[in-house]
Parts: sequence; structure tokens; C-alpha cells
Amino acid sequence: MTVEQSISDSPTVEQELAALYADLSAVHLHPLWTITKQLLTATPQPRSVPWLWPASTLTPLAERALRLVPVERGGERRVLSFGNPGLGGLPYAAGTLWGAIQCLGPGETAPAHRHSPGAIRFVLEGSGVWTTVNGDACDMNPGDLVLTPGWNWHEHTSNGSSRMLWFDGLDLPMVEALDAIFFEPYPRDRQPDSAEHNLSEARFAGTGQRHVEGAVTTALDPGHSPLLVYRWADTDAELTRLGAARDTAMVSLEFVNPSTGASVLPTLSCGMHRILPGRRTEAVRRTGNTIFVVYRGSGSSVIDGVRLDWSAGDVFVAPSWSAVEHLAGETADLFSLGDAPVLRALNLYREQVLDGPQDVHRVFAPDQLP
Ligand code: GTQ
Ligand code: FE2
Repeated sequence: MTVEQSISDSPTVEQELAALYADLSAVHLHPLWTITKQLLTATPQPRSVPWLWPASTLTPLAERALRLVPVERGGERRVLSFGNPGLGGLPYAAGTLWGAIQCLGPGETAPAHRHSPGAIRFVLEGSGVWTTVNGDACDMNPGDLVLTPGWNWHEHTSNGSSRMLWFDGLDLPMVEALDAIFFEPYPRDRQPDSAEHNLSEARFAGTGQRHVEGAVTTALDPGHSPLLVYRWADTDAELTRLGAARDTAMVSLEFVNPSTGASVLPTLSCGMHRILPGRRTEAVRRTGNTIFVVYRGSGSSVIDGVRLDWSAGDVFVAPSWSAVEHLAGETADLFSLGDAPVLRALNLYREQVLDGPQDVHRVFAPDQLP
């Protein structure tokens, strides 16, 4: 063998490296040094993007679905889920949150079932509907928040004469990420009718008091709020009281478990925010995703430099660690759903108030690509 031959036969370092990468890949091993930068980012890099679904788009589509699609076993629900365009076709509003618009026609029942993901409902319009949660029929009216905690049987029943529209929020993507999805249909369409409605609410009728008689004590923590309904009249009154007592651009409430002060569900936090006209809130970044539902009024939010203009019935998403500020044109009430309880429990919660208002780079339009 000549000297030339032996040099060309021994592979170069580049060739050896290429062979190493090919061999690693063939046995499903990943060299961290090539992916460190994309894995360990300085700050969260959610795939979801700031996005808004206008009521003017949602309502006509929900009405077409109402006309064309029955609620039946198998499909279970007439629900249009928000798919964040950053998530590549997944039916999730953000990486950790399911958000949807649900529509129930007069006289319909969306059949009883239960699942490990927990859910909340925030009512937008309509009347004559109740959600039965483990036997407790909870009446639903606009502005009310109704909880269906994980693994509780639930169906939605209408005896009204008009359709009802509400916002659904679930921790489904989190439970899926944890590989802990369970689902079970109830043997009948409806749970037994209860003579009385709103039992959980009756137990917490007083301010700072709860009923302790019978089998309805909550000595054993059920892992979620024992109160299943939060009425708009109470929310509105409290926001009004707070607004009168403070001179801030926004007053905020969190709906909590009245026994413990904890979030409404172990995974989900719900809030209501009243923004005063002509005022601008501070720009704040927080870990955790948030879905906002505009209940009343109109205004704008700037999310990471994108301005989203909204009015009643619109739904929009602020991804984790995006800078968020709100400004109202007329007094506005925003319902919010977030995953903060999980971040807090895992010691991952952070927030940062920015120095001043953000520069607006662009005004959001629903037909642009992320
Ligand atoms: O109403 O029970 O948006 O099971 C998604 C899954 C609503 C419901 C959703 C559900 C429901
Ligand atoms: Fe459900």
C-alpha cells in the first residue's frame, strides 16, 4: 500500500462525525450539543401566536352548525374549537389550553359524559339552559361562570326557546401532555332530574358563610371548588365596588374556591377584568397562556407589539411570556382563562412589568399568516 492510499483510506474527522450523527440518528439518540440553543431558550418561546377570533366570524358559523349538525352520542357536543395558527393545525387555542364556542339549540340535550380534563363555561348569550354537574343542575345565564371539574358527570340541557352560546375552556392539552386522558359516556343521555337547581350555589349563599347540614359539607377537599357557579350579578357588583375604590386603568377579580381561596380548578384560573375607557394598563409579561373573552365593551390589546382590536363576543389569546397591555374605548369587561395554577404549583410562575407602553409593530388581521 502506498502512502497516498493509506491517507485517502483513513476517514477525515468530518467523515467520522457525519458517520457518528448518522449512527446516532439510526438508534434514536440525539446529540444535545446540536440542539441546546433551541431547547434551552433564554425565555419561553411558545409556538402559539397572539390571535383573535371575532364574534362576527364565530356567531354565523355556530348558527350554521346549529342548523346542520345535531348533538348526538359519539360527537357529544356542538363545539367549534379555537386552533391557534402557530400550533400547526392542532385544535388548541394555546399549547396548554383548549378554548371553544359551544352552541345548544332550544330543547336540546348534549349527552352526559365525564372526562379527566376539567372544564369551565363562560356564558355569552341565551337563556333556558343548565349544566348538570354530578347531579347538581346549574342554571346558565349570560356572564355566569360554570365549572365542570375533571371526572364529574356533565350534560347540557335546554328548555329555552332560543339558542345559547358559551365559551368552553379546558385543560385538555395539559392532560394530554401528561398522558392522562380518560373519557366515559354516562349510561343515559341525562342524569336523574333534580327537583332543585343550583345546590352548590345555595350552600354558599351568604357572604363568608356556608351551609354544613346533611351530606353537603365540604370537609373533604374535592380537589376543586365546591361552588360550581359564579353569577354575573355578583361579579359585576364586585367589579363596580372595586372600580369605585381604586383609580387604576383596570380592576381584576379571580374566581376562587370559597373554602380555600384556591383557583377554581387545580389546573385552571378564571378572572374578570374591567378596563376603564381611555385608560391603558401596564405592559406585563407572565408565564402561562391566557385566553381572553370579551364580555362587554370594546378596546384593544397590544400583545408582543401586535395590536388586536376587539369588541363584545371576540376571543383572543396571549401566549406565555408575551407582553400584554389593554386599552378600552368604552368600559370593557374581559373574562380570562389561564393555566397559572399549574405554573405556580411547579414554581414556574414569573411576571415582569415593562417600563412603558409597547411600540405597535402591526395591527392584527385574522387573514394574515403567523
Ligand atoms: O361541553 O362537555 O369544548 O366534553 C370540549 C369537550 C366541551 C363539554 C368542549 C367537552 C365539552
Ligand atoms: Fe365534556
